[in-house]
Amino acid sequence: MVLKVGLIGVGNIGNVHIDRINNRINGAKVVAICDVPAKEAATKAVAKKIGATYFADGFDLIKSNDVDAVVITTNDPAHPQYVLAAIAADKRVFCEKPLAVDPKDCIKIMDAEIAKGKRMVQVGFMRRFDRGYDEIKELVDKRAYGEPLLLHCTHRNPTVDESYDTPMAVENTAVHEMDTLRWLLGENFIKAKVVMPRKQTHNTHANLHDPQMVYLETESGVLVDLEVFVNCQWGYDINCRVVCETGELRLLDPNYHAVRTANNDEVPISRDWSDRFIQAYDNEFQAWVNSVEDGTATGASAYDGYVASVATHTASLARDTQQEQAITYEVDRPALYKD
Ligand code: ISE
Repeated sequence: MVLKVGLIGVGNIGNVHIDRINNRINGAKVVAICDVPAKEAATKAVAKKIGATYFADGFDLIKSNDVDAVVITTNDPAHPQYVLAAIAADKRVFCEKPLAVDPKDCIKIMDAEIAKGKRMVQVGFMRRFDRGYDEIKELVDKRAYGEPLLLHCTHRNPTVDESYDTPMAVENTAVHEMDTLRWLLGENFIKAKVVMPRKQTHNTHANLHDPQMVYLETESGVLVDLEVFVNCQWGYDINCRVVCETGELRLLDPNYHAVRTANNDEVPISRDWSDRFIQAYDNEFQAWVNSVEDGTATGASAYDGYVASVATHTASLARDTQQEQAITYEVDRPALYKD
């Protein structure tokens, strides 16, 4: 059986996921798409190309009898309304990260799922499906090199456009680490601090302070430093080093060749998120489709989305106040989300 997917938000990542669902993974097809009125012509052109139905309204798409499950790839603030509509329509939903910028919206989503008595939401934290992070997690879980003590991470994008502003460095970019590192270490963050360096890159624009430094502390006292630098120019440069008692675990960029010429040895760096995490995204979507088919749930849950949202929300406060803030969680893990 082929899962009939309706996708809302045909922008950059929306188009990448349409191609992924239709051509890179098995068991699903995008049958309906929708975007805002300003993008009607472009969305209709994509619909025609892939043989999908065009919807002017996301809520109509969700309700359509032709749609079995929903993928949300809109801008961040629009996520919660469509997730809630999909749950109300009793349809499984994959929502790109963040689940919601405001933790209160995540609580509403959890309440809606709990009322249905089943997990219906998967959040697009694709790094959980990346082989490098996965291997590091296995070593950390086994305590192969003793206790993890410190993590040194970078999240660098080559450039971002003018619509990307200062809060997005935490809410849209660092949110990946907020989820992946919590999953990797198996514990929540309890403190956040964000330092806005006095010296900035000339390659930024008026509404964006770039780079920024994010500092996090977990329940057991593991410390994380994360550089978010989204106009670094040289590539999509994701690094993670986990310093343990007797060894350092290092994430590698999955580029499988190097070029050695006169006095030179060049190792490529990924271009952007779509190539750096291509396999992780494929794994993530295949796992989602399989889980919808067999009635199970996988990947990051609405509760994981909530915890990440609380962490980013608090880190944003830490940035605005330029003071360390305690991260506190209003909701304990509800029974539905216990493994
Ligand atoms: C973007 O939304 C992503 O999800 C990318 O993975 C991240 O690197 C980028 O900074 C975000 O803006």
